[in-house]
Amino acid sequence: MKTPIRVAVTGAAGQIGYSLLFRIASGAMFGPDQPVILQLIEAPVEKALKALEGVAMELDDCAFPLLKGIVQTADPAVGFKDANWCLLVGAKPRGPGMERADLLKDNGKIFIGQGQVIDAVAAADARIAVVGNPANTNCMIAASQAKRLPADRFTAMVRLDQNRAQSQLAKKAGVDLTAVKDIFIYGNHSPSMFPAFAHATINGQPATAVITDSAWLQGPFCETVGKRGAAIIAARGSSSAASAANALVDHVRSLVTPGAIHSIAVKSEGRYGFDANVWAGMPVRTTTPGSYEVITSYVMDDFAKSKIAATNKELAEERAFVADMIQ
Ligand code: NAX
Repeated sequence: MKTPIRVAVTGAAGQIGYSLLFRIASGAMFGPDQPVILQLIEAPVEKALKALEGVAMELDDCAFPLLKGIVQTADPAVGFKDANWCLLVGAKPRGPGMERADLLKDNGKIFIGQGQVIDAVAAADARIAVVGNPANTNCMIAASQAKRLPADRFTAMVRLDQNRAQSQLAKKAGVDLTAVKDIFIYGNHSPSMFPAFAHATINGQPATAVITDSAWLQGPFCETVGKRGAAIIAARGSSSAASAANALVDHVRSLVTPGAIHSIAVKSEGRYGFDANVWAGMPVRTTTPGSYEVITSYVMDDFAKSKIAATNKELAEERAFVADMIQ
């Protein structure tokens, strides 16, 4: 029996948490022979902590053989203690009439605190994956607090966008989903992000040779992927939850699978023309479990460069809004 890994999850009683925790405990994230201890962190709010109790009861009732323990807490120092993976899902939602700058600042405070505590108490091999929005900038803020853990341990999720793009290309081409490969997301997890269709393949052919309608690729395809979250809210009355949880399972599963090639948001270091200090989606190849190298070999055409410039501008603006929070 392997040693259990400790997985801290914030926002554990939220709607993504409700889809996510059961997948982790069942082995979908770390594999069918990897035991886990779930360290569930909620906001210090009575209703949330009560709901968390109910979630923990349901986890017990699943009798998952791989689930070796559950911690429930509102104290990040307890929740992140010795954590090997820190999944930062919890965030403050945008309220009515709230400006984007206010959302950035309010969430920034949460991620400053969590970044500091993770750096102080998480395991030496800790990896951090941020889902709570604005995910890229929250990730950047958390990473900026770390003195012990290097910046490349902090990634933000753009996998939901990648999965959405893959699905849309398959539908348009009328092929099985698995025929679509190498579709990667560049930039922000927001409508500005860019699904780089020119590098995708469908049944081994360039996607642009199979889908020859370039107006569709440049227009409705990019828009559908970028605004999918809003379309789901309009249809369902709530934001994406099960698909977001599934994407986080994919994000981490790919990061622990050497050889996997997938999109994550990482510190750009100037790659693909992004500002050096923003966290931007781009393709990576997993090297050893939890580690990756950025794939820098893709060549961008003028359309791609203009899309990347637009999403970079938004990321740079977000960074400017929270400049006083970054150490
Ligand atoms: P919910 O509002 O259902 O749940 C969020 C939970 O976080 C709540 O239970 C709340 O009490 C908790 N929380 C708030 N502050 C906390 C803190 N400081 N510490 C611990 N817990 C805290 O939201 P949900 O639908 O689960 O979405 C969570 C986040 O994911 C949101 O920010 C959302 O915008 C973001 N998303 C990101 C996506 C991505 O692809 N990166 C896609 C889906 C989702 O929209």
